[in-house]
Amino acid sequence: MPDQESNADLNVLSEDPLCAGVFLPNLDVPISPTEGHFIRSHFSAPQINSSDWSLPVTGEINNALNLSYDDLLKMPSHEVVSLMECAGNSRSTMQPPAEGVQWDNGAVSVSRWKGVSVRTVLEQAGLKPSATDVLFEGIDSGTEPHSGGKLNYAMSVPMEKLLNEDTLLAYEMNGETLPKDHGFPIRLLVPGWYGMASVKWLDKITVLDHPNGGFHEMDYRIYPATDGKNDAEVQRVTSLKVKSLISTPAKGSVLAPGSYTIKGVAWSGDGHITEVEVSTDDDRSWLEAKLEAPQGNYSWQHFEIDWEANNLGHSLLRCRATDSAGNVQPMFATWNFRGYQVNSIHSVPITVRKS
Ligand SMILES: Nc1nc2c(c(=O)[nH]1)N[C@H]1C(S)=C(S)[C@@H](COP(=O)(O)O)O[C@H]1N2
Ligand SMILES: [Mo]
Repeated sequence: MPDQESNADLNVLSEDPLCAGVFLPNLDVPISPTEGHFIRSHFSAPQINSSDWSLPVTGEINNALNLSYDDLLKMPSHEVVSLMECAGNSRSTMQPPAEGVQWDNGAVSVSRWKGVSVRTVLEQAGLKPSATDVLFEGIDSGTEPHSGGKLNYAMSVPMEKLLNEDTLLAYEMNGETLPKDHGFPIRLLVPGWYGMASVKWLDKITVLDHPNGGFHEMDYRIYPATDGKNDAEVQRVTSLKVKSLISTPAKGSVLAPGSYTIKGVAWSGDGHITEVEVSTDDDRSWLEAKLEAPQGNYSWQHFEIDWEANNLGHSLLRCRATDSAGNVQPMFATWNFRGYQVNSIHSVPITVRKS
């Protein structure tokens, strides 16, 4: 069992369940250090002994399985570098406010994940033609606001996403055993989707002939503002929206006039980033930033641009990303009741002042 990690590099929003975000200057790395990866747990993290643990696989399959931790370690492994972002990231920037953890922008990190492709396990189990979705249940349980009782964390994922070899039953993060707070012994990793689907502390897998529904699956949906009408479409939260964040300078910085480099990261679940523009004059003009080439299919891309801070007084620094599917970040994200997938343009107020 890995030691309880120290959260010294994280901004702790809640102790138990643990919710802790990244400080934005720490985004300036290719891969987040494991102890600097954000944490979002709905319930207390369970303490699991991997030798007492096994993973039953049942449902619409021909061969029921019960995989031990060692069975999984011995199966063919696969690695993927993947960004994870909580669907509630940047919720605190949405107006009017939405209920939930009031994340600033720090619920995003990148890790190198290693594990067994879910597809490998499903092939061993032998899918029946009726199989369409797979339910992943966590061992952790508790009550949620509006849950009306105790429940486990659980989420089903459609087969199409699971048959991609990059969707993993992960046991390592950055070359180390998965830490307790990130789902030891085994978690699901669904690259390209918001974090809610990457179920931690897996307890069982059930192959279904329909999406499961269930509390968390129904909660991670875009419930739009209806303005009194009830015909607005409710959609499930899945792929990451195009987004970028300025990592330096930090919000509220007081800078002496001079030359600076504005830095940040950009990502999308819908292809790679093709352009990041930066505005330092309150949306009057936008300049193209220097952009790192994509690293694999699921990571972030760093950008930077030089800036002469000559105008004394208050300024807003803004960044706007475009992805290869042509999606551009909006000035205002679409408002929704749960405050999910907020990807509005990141605006960083700073002051230029002679010292
Ligand atoms: N079992 C379980 N899995 C879970 C959660 C949870 O509370 N319990 N939280 C989900 C959410 S909302 C996110 S954003 C990611 C966060 O993963 P991390 O804590 O490793 O960053 O895990 C997901 N998987
Ligand atoms: Mo999340």
